[in-house]
Amino acid sequence: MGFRKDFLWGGATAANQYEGGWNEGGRGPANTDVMTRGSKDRARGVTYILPDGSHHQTESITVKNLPEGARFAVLEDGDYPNHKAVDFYHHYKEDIALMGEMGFKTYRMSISWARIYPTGMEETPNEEGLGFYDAVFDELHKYGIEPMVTLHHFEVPLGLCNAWGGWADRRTVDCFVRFCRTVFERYKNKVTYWLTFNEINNIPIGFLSSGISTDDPAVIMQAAHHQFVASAMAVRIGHEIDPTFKIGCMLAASRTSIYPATCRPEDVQQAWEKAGQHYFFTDVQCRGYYPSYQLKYFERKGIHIHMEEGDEQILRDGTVDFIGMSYYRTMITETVPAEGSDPLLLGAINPYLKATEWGIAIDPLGFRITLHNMYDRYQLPIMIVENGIGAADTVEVDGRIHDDYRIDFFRDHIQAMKDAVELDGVDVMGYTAWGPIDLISAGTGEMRKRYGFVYVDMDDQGNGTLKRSKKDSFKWYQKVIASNGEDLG
Ligand code: P53
Repeated sequence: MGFRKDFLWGGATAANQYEGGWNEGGRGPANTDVMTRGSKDRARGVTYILPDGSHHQTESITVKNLPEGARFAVLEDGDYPNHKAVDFYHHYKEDIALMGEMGFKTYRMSISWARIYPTGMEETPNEEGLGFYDAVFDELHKYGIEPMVTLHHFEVPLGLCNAWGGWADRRTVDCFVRFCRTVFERYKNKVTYWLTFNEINNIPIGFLSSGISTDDPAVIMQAAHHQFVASAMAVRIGHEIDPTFKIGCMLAASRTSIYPATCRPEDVQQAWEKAGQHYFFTDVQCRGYYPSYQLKYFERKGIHIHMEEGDEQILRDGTVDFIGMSYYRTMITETVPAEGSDPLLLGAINPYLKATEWGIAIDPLGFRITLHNMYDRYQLPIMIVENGIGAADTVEVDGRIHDDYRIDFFRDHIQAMKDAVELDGVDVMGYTAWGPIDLISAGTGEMRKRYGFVYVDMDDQGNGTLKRSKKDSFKWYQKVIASNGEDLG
């Protein structure tokens, strides 16, 4: 009973939200470096310039149909939260020591592509960038922490976004594969666990996820095909370089966890169909081919995926070893048409669930259901690579942070995961809490929405000492790990 003996407890971050040092060590700019600090609705805008030199900013990170000739650019006086983030680049020893103290078995992190290939198009990698991750991996191993590396966490070198519209263009596949080969070769003695594309099914977000600046579904689905091919090639090449590598996919599983609003069969069918639009991604990555329902969907929508000769074989040969997934919430079928809705928006409200200040439904039982469905569908080990609650924390006069709400959230979700293991027989490999040390939000660019066990002194304007302090949840998670998930008290 209980979790595996070798259960991988830990935490997860993404370079662009955590690392900072955006222009240090030879790193090039990335899509995430042109996202400005808060704009309308607290969502970030993106800066671009027109051929006449005028500067513009979109109202959200979902860039839609950029004007002809526009180029993304970092403005000198612009304010971009990801540039410094919380500066892991200069705090990695301190942060890894805190992870060690919590007892982490693994740390999921991403390698910044633009740190290794500054424009994405170079023939040879940036040695200083490679050296940085050597230092990080060495530091992790001192504490017995196994790195788990995401190859693509919402970060595309800006050079590729401006030249080709990022993943919309097939040539990006070759650049990415070159990057993968470089890091596989370099770190094969330091890293065993890899994830290809973070939340691959969030590709409709567009610019944030893949450097795409259109909302044309045909372009987005073609870009998804490019990521499928790139992922499958990475899996094959990774296994050739080191057969002991474990390479997984990563799905935003919240988007498959859709409840019908009522028991009307129409609602049920719609919920199923909507979930399918997200399962589709793992179907390709786990089974190695496009599922029939999605081919029919493309046909109905007039979407034609251009496949090069050999692509089908590449997909078949590059299926993943395990499933990585993020889980934050469940959703319910929107009864109101989604017309014009932002993919980041949250849909209808479930009256049976409480929600966070940011409107995210809290649903631990939904977590168990999601795990069960996912395991039944693919029969592959599951690694939960993100779960957590974004909340505003208060620092007391004595400096302490009493985040009982966070402890409650984790207790209920870890219990639900345990139920999935003990009652449903789901094979769960591990669990990494999102943002164990506070970092910049992907969706809104805020600092106020915090996920960590460790507080970082920085506000929404980027002011603060960056000092790290332990919240009450720190000790709690430490106990959970020490007892392998038995002591949730
Ligand atoms: P934040 C929404 C928007 C963008 C990325 O989200 C997202 C989501 C939620 O699924 O996915 C993941 O920071 C993502 C992380 C992100 C985390 O959710 O908007 O993989 O990069 O930080 C939490 O609160």
